[in-house]
Amino acid sequence: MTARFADAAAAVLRQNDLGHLTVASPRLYPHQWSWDTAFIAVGISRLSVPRAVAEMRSLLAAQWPSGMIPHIVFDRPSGYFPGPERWRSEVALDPPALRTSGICQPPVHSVALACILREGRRRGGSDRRAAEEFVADTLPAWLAWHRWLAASRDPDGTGLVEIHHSWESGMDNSPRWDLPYSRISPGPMEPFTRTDTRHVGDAGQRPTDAEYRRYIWLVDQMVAARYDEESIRKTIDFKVADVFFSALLALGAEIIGELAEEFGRPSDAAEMRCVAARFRAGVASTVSPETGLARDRDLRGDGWLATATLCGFAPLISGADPDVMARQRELLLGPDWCGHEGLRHAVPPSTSPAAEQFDARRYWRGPQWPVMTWLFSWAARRHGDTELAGGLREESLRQLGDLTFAEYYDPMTGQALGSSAQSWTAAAALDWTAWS
Ligand code: 9WN
Repeated sequence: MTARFADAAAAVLRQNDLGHLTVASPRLYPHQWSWDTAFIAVGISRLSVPRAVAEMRSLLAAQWPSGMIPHIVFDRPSGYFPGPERWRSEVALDPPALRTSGICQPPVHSVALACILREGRRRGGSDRRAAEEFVADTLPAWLAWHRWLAASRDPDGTGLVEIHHSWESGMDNSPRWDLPYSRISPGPMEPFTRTDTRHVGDAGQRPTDAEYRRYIWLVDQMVAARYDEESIRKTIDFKVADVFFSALLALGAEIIGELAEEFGRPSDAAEMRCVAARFRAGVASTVSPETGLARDRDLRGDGWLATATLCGFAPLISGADPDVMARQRELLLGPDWCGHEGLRHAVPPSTSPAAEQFDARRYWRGPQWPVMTWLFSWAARRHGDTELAGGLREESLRQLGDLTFAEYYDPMTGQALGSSAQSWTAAAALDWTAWS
């Protein structure tokens, strides 16, 4: 790629940088998001290792005493809804260290740790020291985060992570969640006004009002339970085992285990290896023999949620037996996914174009998300599939050639959708340009 392309991606990250943290996007998401931060830090590490370290440390400053890392850190007043007044984290933390939401997002943070460490070592000198000190200092906090997930979100040891809001999956309105949401009838609630649709020209690219009502209903239910995990598990209307989140926990724990081993913590390393193995097995247990895709599980209705979405490829993230990996790879590149004849770019759409629920423009219901492509390419490289990794990278870089660094793209037309100047898109682009 050209220097101009890398410069344009770097400019987005600089423009969204508040000095100590980077907002997810300038207008639509003017705060720090948990999983965005990890991807953003990967990109920033290509510009400055100390700045990437600061990004991750600023997120950690908001960690709850339980170990949970909240999904949003509200750093300044803004029009984002739901803001801290609706989340009311003070019902659980008195006083809260920082104003935050009360739910979490997938644990991709160790991917950032690995990338920052690698880049620090590649550069050497003070960058190397900064990266190594950062990992050594913060390992206990990352361990606490992974332990909290394994204990609080899988108390029965199933190897699958339970989530209580689709915002926790990071794929808010994915058709994965249609069935559980269809059963929720919000009761009387304090009125609210959405602000997200003000920042996206076409409301058809965002979740519907009916979905938002349910999203806020669940927030109110969690506030009523004072964010007590036990109470939430009993009372919350949305309770599903999220296979993609579980795959990321398997990957995350595996990386934390490797770091723990390297940084002189052998018993923590052994514990994390067990967590990784448990969730890898959990993910494998969901794979449908018929379709070859992994599935979520509805814990309120007790059934599989099998819509053909990106989560079906969870084993490509967590790792699995060679035959499962081979079938998944073939499916990913096949006619229902990257090989679909209507696609402008051969990268995975969030929902299969062959699925009835596919909607090319609506958020997680069809569009391609470059950051997800980055994640699959990074995982493929880690699992030794450099061909898959390279192919995804090449296609995605072509898609990003419009230099808008959009949040998501219409798979059929290639049109940029959602927010432009989305930090994690720019970060993915910047990291890819530096791959050798
Ligand atoms: C709610 C910030 C976040 C991402 C999520 C994405 C979207 C928020 C929203 O934006 O969610 O958390 O307001 O729609 O779905 O994955 O982390 O980029």
